[in-house]
Amino acid sequence: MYGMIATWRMSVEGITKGREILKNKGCSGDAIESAIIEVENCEFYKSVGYGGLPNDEMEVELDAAYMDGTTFDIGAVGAIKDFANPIRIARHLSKEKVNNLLVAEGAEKFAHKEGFERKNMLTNRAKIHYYNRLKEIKEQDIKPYSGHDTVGMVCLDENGDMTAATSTSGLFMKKKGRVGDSPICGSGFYVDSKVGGASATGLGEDLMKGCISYEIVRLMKEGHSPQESCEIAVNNLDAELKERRGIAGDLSLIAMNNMGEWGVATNVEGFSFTVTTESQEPIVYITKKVNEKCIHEVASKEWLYNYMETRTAPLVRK
Ligand code: SD4
Repeated sequence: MYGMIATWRMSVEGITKGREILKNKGCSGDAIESAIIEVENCEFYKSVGYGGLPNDEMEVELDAAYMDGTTFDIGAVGAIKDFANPIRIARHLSKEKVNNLLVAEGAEKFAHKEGFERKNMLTNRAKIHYYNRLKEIKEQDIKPYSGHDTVGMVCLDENGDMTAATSTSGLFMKKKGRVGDSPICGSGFYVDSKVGGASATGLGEDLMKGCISYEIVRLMKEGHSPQESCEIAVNNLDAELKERRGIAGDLSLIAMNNMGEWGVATNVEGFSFTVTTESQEPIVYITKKVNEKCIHEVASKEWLYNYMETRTAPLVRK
């Protein structure tokens, strides 16, 4: 049995590649890395890798992480600039005994020394988004940070080995040096091959308050299905945040257990994700919330078409 699950529609091309690797008896580490690289390399996905949206100083600072659920190896980078594929660096760091999470200049120095590909990750499209957002912030009462999607994945291979990985440009217009949940083990991702894995997208500052990926794996370990675990964890954290702080940020979680069963929960409308298993080609679903329950519907052809149309449409500076 093999399978993969990932946040957002943007993961489908990557998941399709990853599935090929799994089908040909490749390991979950190789499948998940190549799947994330596919997303990082697409300039039209404006929240991951090349084409990612910049911070408030118009610099693209990226976060990424990799975890091996069998050995518990973890590697991650935070606020790294000018490298093509942060996920490769994160996986490489997971093999080190110490210094597994490196940030900013330290991460860049390491990546340079190890020969990783350098690249200016700021595209012209991202610059236009940046200038337009500056204008919107000045003219309207708009949340500067809206518009962000992390790719988070969980993968199971035929040997029963599991991995989890994330990659993101974090929040649009974040402060320089800001690091979200995505490279933080237990918050943005967690995986244990004896149980299963989970990964998050949404407001990192709130996702971290619940160590929510770990919480989902813990619930699966207690015997809950991936779907129950995601719903319990998301609903509880959402309620706690509202009770204590009056407001909860976006929380969207995906999970898969070591039998290839999967679950998804969110506190926002219209969260999309991609799943594949041995018996199922990659499918994009959209989640709807009905009375605290999450209902997953297969994305229509029209929705899929519109998604790509809006991502690739010409942009004008306002
Ligand atoms: C962060 N969780 O940096 C990421 C951003 C994200 O959907 O996932 N947005 O906080």
